[in-house]
Amino acid sequence: MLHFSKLAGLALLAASLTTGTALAQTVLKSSDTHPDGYPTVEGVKYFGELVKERTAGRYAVEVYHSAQLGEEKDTIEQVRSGVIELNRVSMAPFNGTVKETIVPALPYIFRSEEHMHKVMDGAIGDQIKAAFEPAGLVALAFYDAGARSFYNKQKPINSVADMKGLKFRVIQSDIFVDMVAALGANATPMPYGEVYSAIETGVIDGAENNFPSYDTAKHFEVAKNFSLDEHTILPEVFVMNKAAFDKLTPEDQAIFKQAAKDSVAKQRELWAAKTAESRSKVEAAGAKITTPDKQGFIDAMNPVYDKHITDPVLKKLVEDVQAVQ
Ligand code: GTR
Repeated sequence: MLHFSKLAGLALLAASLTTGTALAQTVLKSSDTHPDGYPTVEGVKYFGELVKERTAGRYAVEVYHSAQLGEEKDTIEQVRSGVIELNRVSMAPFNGTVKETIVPALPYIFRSEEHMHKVMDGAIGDQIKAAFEPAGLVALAFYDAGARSFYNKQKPINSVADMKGLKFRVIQSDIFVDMVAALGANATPMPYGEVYSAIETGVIDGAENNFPSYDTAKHFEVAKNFSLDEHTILPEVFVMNKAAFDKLTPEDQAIFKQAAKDSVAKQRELWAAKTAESRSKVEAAGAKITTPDKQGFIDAMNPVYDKHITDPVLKKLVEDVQAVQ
């Protein structure tokens, strides 16, 4: 206190009395497209609590949920340039910039969520994380996003043949565009926040996502046929601006990394619960869930692999993923 003027000292005291902790000196902004309470939002909030606690309040995290800072493509630019320090996004919009992210985005590359966890929690996950550095980012964690499946307002999908001619919004990635084309349907990449009204007005027939997104973005209200084809099991990524990370002391970097790792277990638990809750909610609201002939979908995906897996690094990565038991 001797180093502070009396007034500053009083202000500091008042602040610590109201927050109950020491004054956080650096507040890091994090973006998420999902609403408050969504498992990814809560995962990052938990990370923030751990960081705050373990740095004795020197760092705090503020999560801007519900796309308050913009759609994913824009917020990715913001975190790369350092306008914001943190961001939780899908890996699909990185497919054009961080080529290694193509592999987990490939249709049916993972046999199950368990297989995905084994791959992403191990050496392959580390290799994919490291690939974010040249893009100016440190990948702190991968979070669960379950499996993505198609849904539409026209009809139930029981086989690939039923996909013919339908118009689907896809996440902004060429892999997804080519996947939909390989199924005989038409893909329109568009920001997440525009999907509801695009389905409602008939610009598109449907989209593809997991149960929690189908539920919280209310797409189930306008596209009632949900077909459990589970074409991708692509995890989310939680990234930090690399310059901001490099500014941390080595001790603080270790705290951030460990907090991110600890937040994964929490997010996975929340994810499993939310998936079950969302599924019952949409069913109760009239969504019709069907399980199509999945093998037909798997067999149709060869052109996507042939087109996108030509680079030797990616070829090896695909083999490595497939070899994980
Ligand atoms: C969700 C994902 C979001 C966003 C969205 C989309 O599953 O959690 O980050 O990418 O899909 O389709 O745009």
